[in-house]
Amino acid sequence: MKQLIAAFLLLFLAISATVLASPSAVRFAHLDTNMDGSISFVEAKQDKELLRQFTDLDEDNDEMISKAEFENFKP
Ligand SMILES: [Ca+2]
Ligand SMILES: [Ca+2]
Repeated sequence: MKQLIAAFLLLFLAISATVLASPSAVRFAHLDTNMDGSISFVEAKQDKELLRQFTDLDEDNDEMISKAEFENFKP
């Protein structure tokens, strides 16, 4: 029974870690309106600060902010 409770607790922790995620992951998902996994220039227009930093964040210059590139976003 103790093992079951421990397993449940671990599962619960894993789920809450995913749900709470980092605020940046939530923000990214919110900005990625077409959900293609990256933020285009048009999508970035929803956030003034992101738009301002767009070229700095776009390290590979593909005119899209990938999830990895978004990690560097400091609002
Ligand atoms: Ca997108
Ligand atoms: Ca990019």
